[in-house]
Amino acid sequence: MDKKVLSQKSIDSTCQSMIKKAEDEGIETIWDRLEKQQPQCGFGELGVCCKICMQGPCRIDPFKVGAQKGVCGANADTIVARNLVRAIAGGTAAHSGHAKHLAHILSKSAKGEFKDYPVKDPEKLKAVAARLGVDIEGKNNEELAREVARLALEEFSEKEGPNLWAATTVTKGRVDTFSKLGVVPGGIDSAISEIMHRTHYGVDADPVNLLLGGIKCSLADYAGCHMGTDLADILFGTPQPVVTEANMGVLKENAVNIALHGHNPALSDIIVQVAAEMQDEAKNMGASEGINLVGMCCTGNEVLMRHKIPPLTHSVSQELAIITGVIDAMVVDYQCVIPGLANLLDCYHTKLITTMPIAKISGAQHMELNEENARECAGDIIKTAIDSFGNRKPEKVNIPKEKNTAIAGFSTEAILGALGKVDSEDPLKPLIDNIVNGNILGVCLFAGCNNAKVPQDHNFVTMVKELAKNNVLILATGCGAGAFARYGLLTPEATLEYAGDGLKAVLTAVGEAAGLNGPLPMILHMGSCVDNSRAVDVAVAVANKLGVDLDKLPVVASAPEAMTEKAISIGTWAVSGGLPTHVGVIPPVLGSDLVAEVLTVKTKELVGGYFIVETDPLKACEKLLEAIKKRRQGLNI
Ligand code: BF8
Repeated sequence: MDKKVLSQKSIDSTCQSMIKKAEDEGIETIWDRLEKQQPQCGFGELGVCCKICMQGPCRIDPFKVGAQKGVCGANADTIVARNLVRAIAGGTAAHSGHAKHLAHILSKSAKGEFKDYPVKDPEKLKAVAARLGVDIEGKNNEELAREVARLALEEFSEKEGPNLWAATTVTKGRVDTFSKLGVVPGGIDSAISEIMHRTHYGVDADPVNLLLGGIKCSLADYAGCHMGTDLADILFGTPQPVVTEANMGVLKENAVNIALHGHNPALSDIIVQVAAEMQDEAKNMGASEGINLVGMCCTGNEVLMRHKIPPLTHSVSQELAIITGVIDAMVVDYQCVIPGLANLLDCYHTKLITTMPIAKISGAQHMELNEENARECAGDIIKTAIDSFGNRKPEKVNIPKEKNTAIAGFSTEAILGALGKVDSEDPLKPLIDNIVNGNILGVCLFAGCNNAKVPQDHNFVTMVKELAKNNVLILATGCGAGAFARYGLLTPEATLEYAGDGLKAVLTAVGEAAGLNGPLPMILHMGSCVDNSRAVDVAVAVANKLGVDLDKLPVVASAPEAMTEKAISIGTWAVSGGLPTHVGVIPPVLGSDLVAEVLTVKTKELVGGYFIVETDPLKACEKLLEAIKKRRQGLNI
């Protein structure tokens, strides 16, 4: 495979060398399977294929020659809208399932049943409880945890009034806008089941009404994300800046390498705690450097943010981790863990360990997390990994050398803490002053996945350099943040190299005030995908301080390599939150002019935000910069 072909798959040199190794060994990866799927179904790409009832599948002829209606009479607009809102419901179910899991853990922890999950951040517990309207006076941690967990669990089912996690964390202006449109979600599960109901055969056939339903469900997704962040911070600690290294060079030949993959910290955080106590066991088995934990995808982000576990690789390159030949165990929870991993187990010694009852993979070993005995489960899993170390196949070992320094851990609290070093009375003032004086032109939140259809990380890296040059402050989460970590872009050196003068001056002033002897990293890594809620908290604080709503701020978002249903639901709530939101992959909506028009134009009138679909990363930057400048004009700055 020549260099050009490799760079069309990934721009990461470690990934390229592992793709090459896979090819030499005759091993199939995600890119080979994408190739075998060509040409992909054009009807599916346009969103005009309907499989909702058994009279189908039906598809609408985009050239307007053949069928224009499905068997039931649904046209392209209805079919595209139904498919899209079902994807939003899928994303919402995933994010909120993660949050619900943590709510159950907090509930049992408060009752003394899950002893391995004490409250780690009582301050955050108090802050969340107060925000939810709990009288916190004189209550101890257990009482507060019980009330927060009860309120969290109540947020899932049918309930009177708005969802608390959505309504208490956005601006009043947003709540008013959502109320006017009738899209305020109540229970999260109710919102999901409402979408499944209204997209069932013969229910909602009005595409605009369906899309409004999608907005409502996306706000339930937002509530689930925010709850996921809040509860994880309460149980495992609120992140503060950490320095570590990223990319495959963090693997160690003489250590038991355990990759933590998926999304939820419920098990991975415990593994981090227990592994620290089992280093000698690994050494006794011949691993002279003990246990080396590494992170993948959003579970990786969770343990990076709280424990500086080095991120290894992300999203489309997850199989390549195993192809290094030194992953002794890959421990997975749920979401974004591809079944393709199991296909590698015949060739490599890696133990693929599934741990959640809802996420098993044929061929993997299942060691289920029992939260009543979480430390013991973690210990068993680590022992399995240590045993696996002895089964390495030396001829398969090839660790790419490249790794880069990465600074992460920028929770809202950490960002406000750093700004508070500049102005302790009014931490937001330095940020707002610099937005007003133009040192910071605007803010862009980079989120979302890699997508095998896009050269891995190409859009992320191209865009971030261009925007930073134009003095846009960059926040990042998910696999996007992971990409930036692997290329050394989460560093002060990147600020010095790529940031425009204004941005550089601000990041330097804050970094020096915070005692870093240099600038803050060019990109602030805020965590996993549910942690996009942290970016909302910062934006809401700025909006409230300025006395304007979110749709007036020079703040934009981008998912330049979006892939999952979760990315669709996050994108939809970012738009609903008032943000111009870029997507760098064509979503399956082009089969309906009406749906495409609503998403890219009409939503601007309804909620202030809108989608920008642009596959060229530099053109996308132009459009985002234009959107930021328009917002600045609107604010007269
Ligand atoms: O939740 S960015 S590939 S890992 S979906 Fe998945 Fe996408 Fe990565 Fe995190 Ni988010």
